[in-house]
Amino acid sequence: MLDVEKVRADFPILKREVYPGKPLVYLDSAASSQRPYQVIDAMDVYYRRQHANVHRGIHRLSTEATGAYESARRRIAAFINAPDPQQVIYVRNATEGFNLVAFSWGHANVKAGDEILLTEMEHHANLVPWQMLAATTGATLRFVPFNVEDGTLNLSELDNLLTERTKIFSFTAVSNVFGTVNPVKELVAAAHAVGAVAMVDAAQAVPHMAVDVQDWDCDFMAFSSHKMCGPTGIGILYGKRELLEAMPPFMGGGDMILRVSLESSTWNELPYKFEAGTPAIAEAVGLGTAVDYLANLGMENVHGHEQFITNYALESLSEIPGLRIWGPSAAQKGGVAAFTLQGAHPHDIAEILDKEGIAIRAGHHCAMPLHKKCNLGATARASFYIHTTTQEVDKLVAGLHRVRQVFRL
Ligand code: 7TS
Repeated sequence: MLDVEKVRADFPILKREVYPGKPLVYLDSAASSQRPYQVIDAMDVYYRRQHANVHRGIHRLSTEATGAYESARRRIAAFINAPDPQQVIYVRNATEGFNLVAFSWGHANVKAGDEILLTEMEHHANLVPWQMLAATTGATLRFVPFNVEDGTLNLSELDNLLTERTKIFSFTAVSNVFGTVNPVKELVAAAHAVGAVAMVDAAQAVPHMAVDVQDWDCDFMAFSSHKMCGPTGIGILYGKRELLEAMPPFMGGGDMILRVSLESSTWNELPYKFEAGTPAIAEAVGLGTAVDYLANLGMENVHGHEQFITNYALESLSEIPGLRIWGPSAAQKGGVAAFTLQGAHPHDIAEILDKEGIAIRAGHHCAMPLHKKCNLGATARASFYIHTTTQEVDKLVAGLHRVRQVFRL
């Protein structure tokens, strides 16, 4: 089990009051998590003592910066059990990971008449890049539907949707709205059975549970640092070696080349082929430290605490009259609770809670098609992480009773 009070002491921002007498109750980690001092300090030390450009200089600082940048890559690779750190590519965020694959792999492998399979519950990051690829190639998009009642995928359709025309099946491991934990291994195997490539959106998985890319056997996987105690501005694309080696680069420039003449160039080896220009070095150092921090807590403990707190939250919230929680029951759900309250708009809910120091997100959470299918314009969403306490959930519930009073519900 996590020692939650000890975890809380690591997060300087949790000591802050949002308004006088209203300490921060941060229930928006699904949008972006907060950072422990270990991550903040590692980046601070890097800038104070080590910074220089990587892979360029002979001088001492450049060697140290390169060492820190590559050491972080090795720890991140170990965290997701990648066979080789060369298969771990630094990108800006999960979104860039999808754009990289859709552009580089997509244009080399997808043509008119081919199909790209997604699900109806995807974040826009795993939807729009494929729409762009379909528009330029003439490929067709298809979607695994979800059940509105419980936010789970309707897998009885899968056999019809996966065909020899399917080139790639890209899906989320965990929905950022419903919290649904999808059966990743099963879905990857189904894609492989028809010869399709499988890509996993792990933006809401890697921060919250032990992820093993070799066990999943996925071909590509993307996630963001800022949702897992790391800095913004960096994320990871993992890929199988033979696919990454066969793909053309995404962007051209320094560091990604072996040789350049005025007319043409040859590409550097993995992972540098996909890392054009000066990278986010301090951010890589920060993400490496975030991975150490989570690994130290133990991902089983992280997941266990989130399940405990999600269970507690679902039970407490279900006692509020007129409130509906969207998505599956706690057993199949990550640490998010998206809800609607009859008679109160999600934005009003978020505003009233804010005055109590409680931060939640309201809106479509970058999943407009999901909301449309549920006949919703928006939901309110509370999301939980390693520092969330039952007292904070109690404050959320009290805040929602206050919303009911304000609207005389
Ligand atoms: N995929 C999923 C499942 C996500 O939840 C998000 C971000 C992304 C991809 C994109 O991540 P980015 O770092 O590239 O922006 N989700 C959210 C959210 O739920 N609220 O704000 C951002």
